[in-house]
Amino acid sequence: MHCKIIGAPVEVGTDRIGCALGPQALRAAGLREALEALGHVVEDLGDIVPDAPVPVSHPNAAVRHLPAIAAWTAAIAEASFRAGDSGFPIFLGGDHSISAGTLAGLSRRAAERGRPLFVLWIDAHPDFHTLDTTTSGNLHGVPLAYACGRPGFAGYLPPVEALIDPKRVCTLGIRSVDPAEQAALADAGVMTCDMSAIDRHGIAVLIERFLERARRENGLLHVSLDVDFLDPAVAPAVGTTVPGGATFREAHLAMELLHESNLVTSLDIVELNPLLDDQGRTAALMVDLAGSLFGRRILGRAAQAA
Ligand code: 5AB
Ligand code: MN
Ligand code: MN
Ligand code: MN
Repeated sequence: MHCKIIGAPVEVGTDRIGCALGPQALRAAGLREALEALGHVVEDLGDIVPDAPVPVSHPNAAVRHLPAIAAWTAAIAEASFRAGDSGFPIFLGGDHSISAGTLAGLSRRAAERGRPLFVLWIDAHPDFHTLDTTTSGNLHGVPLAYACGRPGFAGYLPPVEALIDPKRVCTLGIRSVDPAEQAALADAGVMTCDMSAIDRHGIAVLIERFLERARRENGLLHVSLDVDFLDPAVAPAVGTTVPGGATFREAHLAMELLHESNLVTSLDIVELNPLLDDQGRTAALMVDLAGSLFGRRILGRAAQAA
């Protein structure tokens, strides 16, 4: 695999500082080295630079940093579209607002390649607010709604050239859903695997169900991995911790299954806040999870068939 590492040091989608240090922390934790050790070719394309802030304001007074997010979204969408032409882009956030850009760019690329784009949203939250429904005003809570074409983004964020079909989206690990999001997820037909479903059925069954759909339609699959999917006890370095998250092994198993599917074509690792980390252990865990997504196995690569 030819991996392309692309940093997107955005933190204005949240209400605290620190996420902009995420790309550097993941690099320092050895992301490149971990992928190279698995036999992949790794190219680090550096960090995306945003366009100038777009002079735009929204009637919902809660909305924060819209001009900066509009500028970042345009730059990230362009970089993602370009990176999506070959190899395996890995986007390092930054907060989850970066995925407004990665999804817009990757869906445009998928459309050009004549393939449907599937999205596995691995997160404690569905990030399915619109600019009108958000009450926190933090725009890391809207990227999935934006890319799926929920109303109210036109004129505020760059137009999405190829909208993602919400029926090709699965949210995995959710356990904090605002009322406006709940109704919209059901209406849109998003596949939702909350923590209760993971407890009842096991994470493997749920993931396989979604992968089967992507396989049937010969889809490309983008994985968007928010650190807060994990239980705060194993991944403390995130601003929006929610108790009752995935365990260390559930997360690794998810990555192992995704690797074996051969369907995944791009990845976001988002919301790491190194200022909240405990001696770098969350950054190290995220690098380890990337390793599992790229083929590392407990007994090494060759033993996996047994
Ligand atoms: B994250 C919340 N729904 O809108 C909001 O971490 C949380 O990218 C958003 O998933 C969390 O502020 C965004 C309460
Ligand atoms: Mn998120
Ligand atoms: Mn989240
Ligand atoms: Mn968060």
